[in-house]
Amino acid sequence: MPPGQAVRYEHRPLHYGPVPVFRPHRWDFRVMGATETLGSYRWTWEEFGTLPRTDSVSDFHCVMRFSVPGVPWGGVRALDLVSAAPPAPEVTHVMAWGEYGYSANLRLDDFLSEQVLLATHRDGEPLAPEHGFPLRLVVPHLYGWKSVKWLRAVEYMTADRRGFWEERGYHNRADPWSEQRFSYQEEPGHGPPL
Ligand SMILES: Nc1nc2c(c(=O)[nH]1)N[C@H]1C(S)=C(S)[C@@H](COP(=O)(O)O)O[C@H]1N2
Ligand SMILES: [Mo]
Repeated sequence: MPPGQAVRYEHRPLHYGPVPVFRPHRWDFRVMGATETLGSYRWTWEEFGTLPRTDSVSDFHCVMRFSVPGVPWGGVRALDLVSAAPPAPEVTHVMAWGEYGYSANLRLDDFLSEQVLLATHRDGEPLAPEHGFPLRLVVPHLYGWKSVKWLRAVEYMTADRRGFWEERGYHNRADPWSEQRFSYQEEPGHGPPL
């Protein structure tokens, strides 16, 4: 376990705002921004189902100081998505976009980590609505707010830009192993504010 985390076996949902309703005929998933071709990519729900699938077990760390061990996810690896929709060579970061404008920024190398999934399943079952049905990002090596639920798009970026919580006082990178919880920790030599 990373420092300052307690194990929680029950996976209680946690998010800001309401749980969106899935409308399969209106739903799509997009890759946009600085793609190699400069065009954007769009998958319907049916088309998304044709992407290569991977199962992956990982621990989940929430900044609220609990961790859920050994969560079995199923879905599409970010690596396989990026092969289907190649970024321009200048891309350094991505923004993951959820319903209602929720967002989280990631370094491209964090996004392309082997365990990162665009998950449709958990425990062999489709995701529960409150856990992100039909699609969520899972970035197990960073704090949970980077794992955008109700994922609708990935934007390729040639410079960094902060996402929803990163603009509201949370850390830009969010590595739980070095307890990157709050944005003030990004300032060199800064301790917690008094
Ligand atoms: N769209 C969206 N995704 C989100 C959030 C949110 O508020 N909205 N909260 C994040 C936070 S803080 C955590 S810890 C995880 C929780 O995932 P879970 O509810 O499946 O445990 O979802 C993340 N993804
Ligand atoms: Mo969280």
